[in-house]
Amino acid sequence: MRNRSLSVLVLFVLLLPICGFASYEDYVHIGYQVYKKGDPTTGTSPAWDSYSYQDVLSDMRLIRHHFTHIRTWTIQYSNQYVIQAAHACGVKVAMGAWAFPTSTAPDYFDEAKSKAEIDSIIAQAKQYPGTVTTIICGNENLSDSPGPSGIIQANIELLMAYARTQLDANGLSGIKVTTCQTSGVWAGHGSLAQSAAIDEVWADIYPFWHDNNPDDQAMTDYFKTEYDNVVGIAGGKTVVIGETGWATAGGTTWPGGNCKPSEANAGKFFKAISGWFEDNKVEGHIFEFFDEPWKWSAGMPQESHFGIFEGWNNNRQKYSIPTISSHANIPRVRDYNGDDYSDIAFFDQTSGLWALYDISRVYYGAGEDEPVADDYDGDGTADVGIFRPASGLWAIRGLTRVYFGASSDTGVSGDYDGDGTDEIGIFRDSSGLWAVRDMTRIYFGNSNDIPVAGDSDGDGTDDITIFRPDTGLWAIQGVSRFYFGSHSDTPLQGYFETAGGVNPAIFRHTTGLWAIRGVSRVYYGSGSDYPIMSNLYSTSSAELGIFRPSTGLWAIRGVTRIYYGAP
Ligand SMILES: [Ca+2]
Ligand SMILES: [Ca+2]
Ligand SMILES: [Ca+2]
Ligand SMILES: [Ca+2]
Repeated sequence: MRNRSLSVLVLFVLLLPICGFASYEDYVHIGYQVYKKGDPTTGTSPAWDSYSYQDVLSDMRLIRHHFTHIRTWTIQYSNQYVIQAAHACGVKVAMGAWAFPTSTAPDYFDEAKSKAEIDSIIAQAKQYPGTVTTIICGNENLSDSPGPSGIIQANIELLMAYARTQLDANGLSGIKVTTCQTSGVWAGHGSLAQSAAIDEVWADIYPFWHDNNPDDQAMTDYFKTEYDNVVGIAGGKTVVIGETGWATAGGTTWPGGNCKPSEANAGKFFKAISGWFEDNKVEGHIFEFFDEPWKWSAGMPQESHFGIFEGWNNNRQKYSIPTISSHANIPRVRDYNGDDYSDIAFFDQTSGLWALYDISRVYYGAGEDEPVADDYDGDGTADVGIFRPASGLWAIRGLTRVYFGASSDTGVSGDYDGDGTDEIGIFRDSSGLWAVRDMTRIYFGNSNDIPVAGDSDGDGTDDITIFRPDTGLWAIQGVSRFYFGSHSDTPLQGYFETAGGVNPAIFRHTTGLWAIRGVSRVYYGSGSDYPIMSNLYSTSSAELGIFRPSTGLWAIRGVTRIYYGAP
């Protein structure tokens, strides 16, 4: 009879969809502002310059799990910490240099203050090499006639030429220079796109403000038309999307028309536009990582709700986005020393480190390998091992190396015959194939289903199970079908001293809700936390908890809180 703590199989599925595909990281980038505190329904918020380096660093440690590149709008008002924090976290930065207007005729332009921004960026680019990719001279501020609220084209060109000269003089010729304007403004300023100092053309495009749906053909057509217009005037220079995004709240009207804000719509837009960026090989910046409460206004209350995360609300994540593998410590809680209690452990994809708390540290696998530690020889201890989706390699330390499965398969190990030894197995979501090595091949489930194996009927064999996020369907082969959970949930299973086998459970990333079917509902953890089911304290009833990779926090409800595995 298998030890129960070993049969709690938990798949961290949010990681899986993008593993093996570099294009997400290459093309889907993010806008970052540190101004995340305050009340987004009133605009009450702390001063821009009241944030610390530690504030920015803590944000960057979260950002790096989802994006490799960020952009900003200025290097002042707490943004002076961004390059250092990004450097510490291996994140690349396109740094905004604000172009400052004044109230003084004739051209209402504060040349000295604007150039000082460029100087500060260049000084930091030298101090933290390899971090700054681009200097963005001015954002959505081009004005056709001199005035106190905009900058005329000649002065934007002056700033870009200054940035180019100073970069070259400082040995930083690889850093690009641009200005970022709306697609509509670019349409009337082809000569700016073709000026000598501009390396790329950065354009802002927002289907959101034009009453589009988040993921239909009309939205894509709108986006593509605007993009093509900018490409048309760019004279062969690369066009980068400087901003696009979707608000999650604030009502359906604004002075220019209608819009459709909601968390579900923003999630759909993120998915649709990310796919468009990848398919068309266009670099684009989603606006933005955190809500900015200060941007609230009575006329446009949507402006304070563009974040993927509510920084003002314990970094609550509003909808699911991919986690990138290059900075991921992935938890894999199993019994590694054979005492029947599970052990805190993670796999660091960057270094290949397996860190088994209070037991050992070993290096095995790396890169986009998925940790698949389980008891593959039946001796009662979990064996360190990886599944490499790109090639189908299963490498179990000290035991075996075998090819089983193919690119985009999900590794699903388990004891499918109940002999006390875990089997190698894969789920292929394109066809619903479950293949268990030397045992069975069956079709169960289809694309978008998440595989979850566990002994649901308590007969000692793990049962093939899928969770269908679209509908909340759980289907357990030969056992049962029921509905439990919904689209942003991660499925888990664990024993809870109820009759029979494991209880299905879900963790809801939008709210931190844990729902354990037939047992309880509780709020624990939030946002991008990994949900953990463990038997650290009791071998008969599972504990629930979270692992927070951004800080290395392990919080197991009622059992422990420790830091292990900070980046
Ligand atoms: Ca143990
Ligand atoms: Ca073993
Ligand atoms: Ca077995
Ligand atoms: Ca069973």
